[in-house]
Amino acid sequence: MLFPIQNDIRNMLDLSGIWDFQLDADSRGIDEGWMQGLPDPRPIAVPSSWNELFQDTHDYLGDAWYVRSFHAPTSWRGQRVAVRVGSANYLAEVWLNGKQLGVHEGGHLPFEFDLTETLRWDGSNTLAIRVEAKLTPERVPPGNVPGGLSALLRAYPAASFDFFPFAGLQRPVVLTSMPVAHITDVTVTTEIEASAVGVVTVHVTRSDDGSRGRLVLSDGDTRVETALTFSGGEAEGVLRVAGARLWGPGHPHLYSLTVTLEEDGDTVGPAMDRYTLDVGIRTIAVEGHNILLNGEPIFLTGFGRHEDFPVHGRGFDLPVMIKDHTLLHWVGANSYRTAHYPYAEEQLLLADRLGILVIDETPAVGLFFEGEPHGVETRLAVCRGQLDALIARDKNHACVIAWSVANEPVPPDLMARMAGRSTEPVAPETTAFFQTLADDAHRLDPSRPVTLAGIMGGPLEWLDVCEIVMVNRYFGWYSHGGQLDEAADALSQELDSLNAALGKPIIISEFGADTLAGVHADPPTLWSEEYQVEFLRRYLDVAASKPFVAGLHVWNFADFRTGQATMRAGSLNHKGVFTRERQPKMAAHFLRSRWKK
Ligand code: BDP
Repeated sequence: MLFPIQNDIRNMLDLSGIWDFQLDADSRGIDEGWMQGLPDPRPIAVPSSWNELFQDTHDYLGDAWYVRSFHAPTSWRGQRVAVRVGSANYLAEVWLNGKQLGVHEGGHLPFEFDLTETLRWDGSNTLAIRVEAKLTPERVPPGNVPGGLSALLRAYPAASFDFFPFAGLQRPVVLTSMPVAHITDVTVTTEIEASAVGVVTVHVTRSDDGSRGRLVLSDGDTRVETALTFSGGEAEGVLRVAGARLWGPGHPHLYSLTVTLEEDGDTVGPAMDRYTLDVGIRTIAVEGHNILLNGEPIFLTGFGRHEDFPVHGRGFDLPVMIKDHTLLHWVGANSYRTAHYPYAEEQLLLADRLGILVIDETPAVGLFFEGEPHGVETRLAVCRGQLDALIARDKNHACVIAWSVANEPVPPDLMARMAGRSTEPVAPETTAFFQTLADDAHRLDPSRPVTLAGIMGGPLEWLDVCEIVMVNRYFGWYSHGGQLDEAADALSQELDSLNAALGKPIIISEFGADTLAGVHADPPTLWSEEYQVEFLRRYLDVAASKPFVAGLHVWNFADFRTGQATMRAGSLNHKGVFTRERQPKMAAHFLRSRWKK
């Protein structure tokens, strides 16, 4: 699904603003016709998560209704009009003027419904979206899992993941218009030939059976174009850029690619539809222990992040995005992982522009394999759908260097493994689960490597389905607390054995210590700023001694909201090197001293 744009042919109307809102704890809304208007609404901001906005919604995850009215611009008449929702966590049902348009499952990827037939042109339209975010074992990510992470953390709400299950319309809701005959998709891949020729291959699909189109790639200095000839709604064009300026951290050069559909005829006819996007010419590959960007090994420095900020929760926030990217540069980070769900598309557009590398993760966090086999099958189907939608959304971003298909899936015997009592191979059907996801990613996008983040260094079989190994490790925090030298030894040994077993590039994709900003201790003890610095120093030093370690992502960029639990002071995970308000802890200055060389 193409990101909505405004140009001379396409239009968009952002419906962000104040909407009517009402909780529906007893699910009465449908029977009582709330899609036509709410009986007792209160105002709410769209986009935002509802949880931190009102006292009575903090832990509420049941049905809630959003309703607003709008006028469609009459100049859009005769066009294809759709409503696009950037993120509705978790399940959304949409009505226009009382007519149900459809249902969407999954909290962090966009969806759209065609309004062309339903729209009223002679008056006001009523758009209603019912959202609910109940935590159930078969959803992705899951919740209320018997014996899951929530039981371990005893967290409330009982998510099987360590971040708050923020609910609501969290990204913009946008009306779009485009011609009935329009571009439906654009897929760009780039290669580099010897003597700096950038080869940009563009695959375009369209909704009609027209045959003519054009590609233009330019950056102000260079302009390359080629005609497209469609057959069966598809066409492919190749643009060769001599002396191409390559994309990468420190030199995020972007070209602008415009795809135009032209009317058929003997002469070049008027444009029927047009779509423009940024293109970075770069390659990404894995060779031996290295991740190669444009053929050169690259070492990742950066963080796992979250979309999280006071008051609006996971709500779309451009100033915070700019702030975060500014701080990434300040601290010397060249990359981040979208832990643990797809982020807003605007974040990726920024990363393209600023030269930040992104490991793009699906919402598959906290997966587990106990219980009914059909439960596992249901989760696999949801994971596959979300991976498909993620790749469809993000495939054209230069910044995206890998797909992460899961974070810390939990093997059935995790407790025994944690206690060192089990080194048994995992059941083959569980490995098949991740092999299916890796195969899907490779089929949908052969141009990028696939990765997943293992839990406590394993299981090996799951890590082995990917080209890049990600290891989340907390020696010195959840184990070896206060004993950082022993923690460093344990880390070193584990990395060596992972390398011996897998022989792939390893990213330490999470490591960190909860730290209360302003708490100091000498000698460094748990929760103090000094301890966080010493903890990170050990990991950086161990990694520097292992040539197979291809990157370090500290957990976390900033403190973030999570469920209430005895291990989570103030309902926050305090492993941020910045506070939730984005002020630096000592660790941020330490990382800067190491990364900004
Ligand atoms: C890892 C998870 C991450 C948690 C982190 C922690 O991947 O989501 O927030 O641990 O405990 O297990 O801080």
